[in-house]
Amino acid sequence: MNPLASLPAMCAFQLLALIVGASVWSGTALAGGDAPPLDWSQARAVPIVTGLEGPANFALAPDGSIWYAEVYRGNLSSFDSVTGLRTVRHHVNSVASGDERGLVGFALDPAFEANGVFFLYYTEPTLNASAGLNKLVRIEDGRETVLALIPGAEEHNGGRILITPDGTMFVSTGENQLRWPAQDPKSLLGKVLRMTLTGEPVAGNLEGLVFSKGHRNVYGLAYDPGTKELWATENSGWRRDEVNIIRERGNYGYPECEGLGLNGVSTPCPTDKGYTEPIMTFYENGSAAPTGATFWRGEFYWASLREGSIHHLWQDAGAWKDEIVYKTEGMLLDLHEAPDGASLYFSTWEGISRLDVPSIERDHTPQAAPRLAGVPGLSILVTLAALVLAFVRVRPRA
Ligand SMILES: [Ca+2]
Repeated sequence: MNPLASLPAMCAFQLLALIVGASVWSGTALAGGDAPPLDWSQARAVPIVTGLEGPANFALAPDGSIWYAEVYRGNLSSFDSVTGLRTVRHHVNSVASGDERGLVGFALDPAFEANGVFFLYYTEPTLNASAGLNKLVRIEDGRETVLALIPGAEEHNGGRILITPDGTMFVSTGENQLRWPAQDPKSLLGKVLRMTLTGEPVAGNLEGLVFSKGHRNVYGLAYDPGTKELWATENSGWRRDEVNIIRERGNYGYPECEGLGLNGVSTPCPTDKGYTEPIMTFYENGSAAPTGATFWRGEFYWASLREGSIHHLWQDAGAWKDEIVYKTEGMLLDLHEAPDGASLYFSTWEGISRLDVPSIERDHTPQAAPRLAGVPGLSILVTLAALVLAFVRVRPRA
């Protein structure tokens, strides 16, 4: 038996040796709406914060600074983009590190500029060294308020935090490799949670904080500002990683069903249990270990830890298409759209980079005199000369 076949899709962060070092993909991709298409072959990553240790989550603050959480160190720090100054803003004193535990989740409050509030999701050690307790906390003026306690394990702890513009907080949890708690609405394992910014359940939830169930280990959340839908990447079993649109009270099938209608490799997925299927499943031959996800230019992008790649998922004539548009060395951990929408930012184990992707120029110039680039006014002179010649040719000879 292939030992890799038993690996969970969301492997330990140290799976560096399995990562495929690669180069830039050479194609182009169309963006949504009227945006000009992107030339991914010319994508360029600009390192912004370097020398880090596992920034599994980062956020781009309104003042231009970058806040990042290093998963095993338990440090939340800020980076001033102008001065380069780094400041540790919060340290989790007691953090269980290793595997998929640690400071695994972080988000800024929507009113962060005014109130300085942020949220963390971290694993605290327990007497059972192979377990842990995941704490979702709100931090104001350095004081922690616990919003939720979720059982922990070496793997499948979830931990992404996403706050939508209306101030609703979504949090992903893993199923601790225990499988069936994902179907129990009274368990916080294997769920997407929905709550207010003070940790209160939102009306319409399945049970308490539980917004949706039947998840294995969601570690990517993104908000579509156009449709106002919540999207999630999910680490499923080998060859069955998923992208889902998460709906209120939805059941996403785990552990009975993973991927598009397959359990194992041949058993059909039950159709009488109301499971919501993913919009996309990966792969036939491996595991991507999806991490960060974001909307950019109206379309969905997600990061793969194991490939070190950024995927673009879009609809073409009603069918979902997925394409790797960028690859980097090492593991990709988190992905965000820049506040001005001009670029993407991503984190690897070592740091945070900005990804600049030029648009393919569209030629809107009407058929007219040729433009001679770089010589101002020369095209006008050429046009005038052509007109004079035409006048001389049509003038009747004496
Ligand atoms: Ca599923």
